[in-house]
Amino acid sequence: MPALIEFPSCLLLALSFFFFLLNAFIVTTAAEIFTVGDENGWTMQVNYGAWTDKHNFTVGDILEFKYTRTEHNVYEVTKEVYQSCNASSGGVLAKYQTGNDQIELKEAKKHWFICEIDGHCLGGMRLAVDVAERQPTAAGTGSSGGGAGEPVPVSGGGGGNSGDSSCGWSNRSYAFGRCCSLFVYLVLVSACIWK
Ligand SMILES: *[C@@H]1O[C@H](CO)[C@@H](O)[C@H](O)[C@H]1NC(C)=O
Ligand SMILES: *[C@@H]1O[C@H](CO)[C@@H](O)[C@H](O)[C@H]1NC(C)=O
Ligand SMILES: *[C@@H]1O[C@H](CO)[C@@H](O)[C@H](O)[C@H]1NC(C)=O
Ligand SMILES: [Cu+2]
Repeated sequence: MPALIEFPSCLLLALSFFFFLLNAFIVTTAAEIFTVGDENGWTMQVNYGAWTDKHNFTVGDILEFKYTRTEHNVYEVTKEVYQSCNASSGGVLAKYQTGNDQIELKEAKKHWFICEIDGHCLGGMRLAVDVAERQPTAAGTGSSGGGAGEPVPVSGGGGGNSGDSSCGWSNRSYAFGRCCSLFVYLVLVSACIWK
């Protein structure tokens, strides 16, 4: 009886499918890449306060600073330095100067960034982002979102990243990257059901 032999593997398949669904839901709310200043990039004459107000930042998101390497830089600083625009007596937490810096927001707290070139910070090149804890959402894991704030693993492991480009989708969101495997599972499961 082939059906008896096939049944457990079908069950296994269905189970892993559900795992993938769950995974996809969590991943939908996972890491986003924000290009600071959008098409303007990191430069003078941009209102970064207005830019920040348009977005919500959560742990795991990435800030991408794009600028001319010889003209600007990015320092992560303390609140004091952000306010004074004077980094000469400390308060610098990290320095970036590649012209295309991708900075992961790793902690749920306020982060402050300035351009440290003379006059640029006072001229508007400063950014304050309030980073929120990542909350479980639609997946139903924990749900109800009480007061707690347990961090949720952002991705199901290293495998997620390599899968990103396999679908030909841009790297906007990990969720799209998973579409291939999800699709394969769907096909396999329906094949099992229709047998
Ligand atoms: C940011 O979060 C607030 C409150 O949760 C929500 O009302 C708003 O629509 C969100 N904005 C974006 C751009 O997601
Ligand atoms: C920056 O701070 C240093 C040390 O506190 C001080 O000597 C310097 O005058 C300040 N620079 C400006 C432009 O205020
Ligand atoms: C996607 O990733 C590639 C290489 O990793 C990069 O060149 C490209 O700019 C990224 N696209 C977006 C929309 O971030
Ligand atoms: Cu600058």
